[in-house]
Amino acid sequence: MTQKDPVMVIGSPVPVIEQGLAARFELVREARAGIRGVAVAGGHVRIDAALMDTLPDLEVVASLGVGYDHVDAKEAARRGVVVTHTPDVLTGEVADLALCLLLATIRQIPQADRYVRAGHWLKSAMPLTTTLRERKVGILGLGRIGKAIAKRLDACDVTVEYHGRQPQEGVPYRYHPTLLGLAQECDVLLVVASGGAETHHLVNADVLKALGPDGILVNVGRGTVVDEAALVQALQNKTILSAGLDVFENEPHVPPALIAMDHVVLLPHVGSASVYTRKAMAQLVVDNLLAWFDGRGPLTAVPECKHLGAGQR
Ligand code: 8YV
Repeated sequence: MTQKDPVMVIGSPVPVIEQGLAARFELVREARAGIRGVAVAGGHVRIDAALMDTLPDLEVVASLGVGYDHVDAKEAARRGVVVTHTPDVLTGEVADLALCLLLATIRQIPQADRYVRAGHWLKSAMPLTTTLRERKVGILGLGRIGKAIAKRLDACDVTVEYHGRQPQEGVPYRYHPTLLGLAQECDVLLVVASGGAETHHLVNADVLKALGPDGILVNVGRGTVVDEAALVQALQNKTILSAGLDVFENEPHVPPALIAMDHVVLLPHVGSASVYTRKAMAQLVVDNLLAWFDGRGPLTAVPECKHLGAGQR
């Protein structure tokens, strides 16, 4: 019998990944020489230079999720290690959730549910809420997911504008060269930007102030993009009206100050968390590893590693 190639699996067990890899690979949990592939299934492990040092034969890191701020992709590329992620298969799911969270925050859907369950409706009608009508929505990060959100917002008849590293070609939305300029112009800021040093605390006290007292912040990107302490202050001081958050700076820890607020909507990072979409994402992790070991190169390499084809190590 030929020996199976060892692949290291990091993070929470994901059945589609484990079953998909088991036929072809020996699955291991400890780093050692001889391991050429790693599957990263969430969790909070950083794939950095120190970890890569323990895997001298590493060729490919296949990570679950479109965001890969837990992987030092530049360092991997420098070592000739390809990093793959799972774009596209989650775009619609995350965009649906973003629209849902925006509307839930503005129309106070969780609060309304709590109102019924507590029996308050028997005594009086729930107080009126704010509205999405006539709002201008600013999107921070008009990538694949940002565009899918914008498309959904088009159907809601609201104006969409955006900020990102550069203007996007062929989109009908106004570009703002600065985030502050976008926040000044809009009363909803929807954060879709990915994490990492480049976007760390982009949404700071000044940006929140610019959003104004009717302002709504929604974050489905990464918690690190928002200065969470400044956000708590802005909500407490009514510098902005409300927030809908699917991501946090130090997950799964949510600041008690946010938990104590009844007027914000807090979700446990569920943007892509349907059975259907997580299955597709997990399958793409498996397919990237199979493709790599079959010499077909990576299927969905991250931008930093796109130049590294099969066998270029
Ligand atoms: C992932 C996410 O599913 O894709 C991403 O970047 O944030 C999530 O949707 C999750 O991080 C996987 O662990």
